[in-house]
Amino acid sequence: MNDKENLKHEQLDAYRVMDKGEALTTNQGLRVEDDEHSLKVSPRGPTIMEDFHFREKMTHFDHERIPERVVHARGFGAHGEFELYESLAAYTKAKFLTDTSIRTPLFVRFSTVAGSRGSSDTVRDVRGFAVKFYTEEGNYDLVGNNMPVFFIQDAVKFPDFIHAVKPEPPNEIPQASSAHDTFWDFVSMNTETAHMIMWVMSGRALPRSFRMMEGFGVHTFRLINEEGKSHFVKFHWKPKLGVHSLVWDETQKIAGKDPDFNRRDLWNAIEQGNYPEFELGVQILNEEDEFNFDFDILDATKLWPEEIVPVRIVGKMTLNRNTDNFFAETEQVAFHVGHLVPGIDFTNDPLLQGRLFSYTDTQLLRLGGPNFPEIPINRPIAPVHNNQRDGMHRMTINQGQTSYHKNSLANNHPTPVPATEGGYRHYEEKVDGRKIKARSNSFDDHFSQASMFWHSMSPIEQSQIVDAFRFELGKVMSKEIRQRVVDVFSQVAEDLAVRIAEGIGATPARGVAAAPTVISPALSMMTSAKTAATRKVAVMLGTGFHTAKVQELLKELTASKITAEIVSNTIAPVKGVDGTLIEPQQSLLTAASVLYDAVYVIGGAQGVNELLSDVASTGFVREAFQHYKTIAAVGDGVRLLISAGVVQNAQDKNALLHGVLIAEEQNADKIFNQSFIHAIAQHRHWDRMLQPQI
Ligand code: HDD
Repeated sequence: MNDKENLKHEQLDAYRVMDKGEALTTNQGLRVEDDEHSLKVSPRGPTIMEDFHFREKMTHFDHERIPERVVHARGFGAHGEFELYESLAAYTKAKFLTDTSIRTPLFVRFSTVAGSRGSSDTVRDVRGFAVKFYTEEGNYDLVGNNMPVFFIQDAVKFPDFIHAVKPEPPNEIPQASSAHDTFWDFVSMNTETAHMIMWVMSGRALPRSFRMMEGFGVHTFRLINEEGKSHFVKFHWKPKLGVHSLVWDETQKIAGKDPDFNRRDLWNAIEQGNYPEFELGVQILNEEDEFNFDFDILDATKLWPEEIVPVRIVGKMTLNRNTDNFFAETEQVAFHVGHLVPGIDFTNDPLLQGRLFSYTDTQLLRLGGPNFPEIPINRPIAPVHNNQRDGMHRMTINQGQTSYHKNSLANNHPTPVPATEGGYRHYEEKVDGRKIKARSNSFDDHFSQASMFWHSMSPIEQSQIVDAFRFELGKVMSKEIRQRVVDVFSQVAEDLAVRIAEGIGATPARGVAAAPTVISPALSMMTSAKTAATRKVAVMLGTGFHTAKVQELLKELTASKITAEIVSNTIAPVKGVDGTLIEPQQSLLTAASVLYDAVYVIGGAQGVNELLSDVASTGFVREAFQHYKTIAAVGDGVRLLISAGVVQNAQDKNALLHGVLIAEEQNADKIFNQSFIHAIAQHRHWDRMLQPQI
């Protein structure tokens, strides 16, 4: 589908402006003669108030910022489209979920939650996963996260939770981090957080890429079909590239080396035509099954194990166009869980119900008034007609005398539409009860699914979780809070609590752990789809490389959709044995191994000596090894690996077992390169974790 067939892009085209080749003007369209000097009385004299060009330019600049989002302030957006594989007409009347011929334009914004707009991408945090579908029937927003559960059960606690995780009030420290007293105080005092904390302590909170994380609608929603029948539904996004995480040490270093790591990765992938794809999955339940589980389906701290309620894949989202302007699109996009289309409805999940208030309210502050739906990125492609008028920044010029219903002067237009013809009708759920500030007892079990998560992890993932707890609690000053956290997690799993306690000098309570209800293999990332496509490799070389070998390698990497960057001592051109010049993209100064998925060291005695002359080269390789990445070295390149302590010698037979590939220069053939690519597809060689570290 090109932009011409994409109704949202056709609409946005009317607002897109290119300044190239145009004259400089004021906002009134007046051409400006001079943009370098303010108007003065003589060259060294006072500036004159009359200088309307200066005043306009400065005023606009002074007002460039808007309040950042109170949560999810740091985010990154992209355009895409959704295609449906099979009709869901049996469950919903939503057109974009029933008509397989429709391609629905959409806009996605991925985000972190706690950090400010300028914080780093790779912090330990939940990732927002918000999708705005511009459907023929109006905008539908699926405002989810990359984790299927949430910290709290009732929206009234959201401000408390966010206050606890945000930087502490006296000094606004720490930025974009949950490793501090108020967060863990909240966790220890509000045990409903236990399940979500398990996810946040896992690799799920450190995505390798926005393109390699799942998305979840989190709440239980309703699908309503033509007959008015309701089914419960949970929405999932499954990335085609699999679900993969960074490691903690790496994320902290990336935060300094490239704070834009995740957004740069998404931007580059789209620019290169490696369009990220996510399949839409649904878990569907009959209304009659509402009470057939040992958890309450209205409780947002619970998931539906995929082994019990399978995820049915029904469509695919492809992200295929970057923004033209970050502010106009990504910053001004306004999501709301309450933006619905006929065929989708809410449940009484008390977290969801509260969200329905918060999202419009927050846009009013952020975007300055009730006309934010008119901002181009927020405009539906469906026509908008109602009797709402005026307000700050109104764009629409409503014609006609009437702006009220019912009217006779305009023949009662705009006219309400019967549900049978597409008018939205709320699901007529029968509700009966007393007003009460309380929570259902069925929300009381805070530990079984946290325990299920723990017991569904591989040993490697378990040790990452333990390390995460030890790090986070290690930053907590209050010993009482640390102990209370251990006491809480003693109720999740005894071995978990013992291991956390050992790392922080606390005492685990014994014999209180909840039994996991079930083991859910789907929760582990270890079995996720594996591919080397779209990964990034550092090819290290110096003078005297074999041109044909390098070209062959680069060709094969490109064929596998892998991006390679040449890294050398400097970015000055490097000469091969036959005199060919290669211009490295990066030097040992500008590059860092944490920014790559794998390293390949090219042979050649002189080049390797050059690399070895800078200690950064061995550090590069050693760090890649410590982060479990694939490493290859050819001929003299192996000397670099030996210096880094990654292999014992050029005959080291154990190397391959751990994703380190070495070969004589003449054996660095196609098969060797393919083995390298295959090893990259493993994502990481976690078994190194079980080996003594170098
Ligand atoms: Fe929220 C933003 C996701 C609970 C109140 N939320 C926001 C965004 C995402 C989520 C992805 C960023 C949207 C964007 O990119 O612009 N929020 C969630 C999920 C939740 C959740 C998956 C639980 C299942 N949120 C939640 C609650 C409340 C809010 C309980 C309040 C009652 N969320 C907001 C907000 C934000 C927001 C304050 C800030 C910026 C915005 O809305 O547009 O209204």
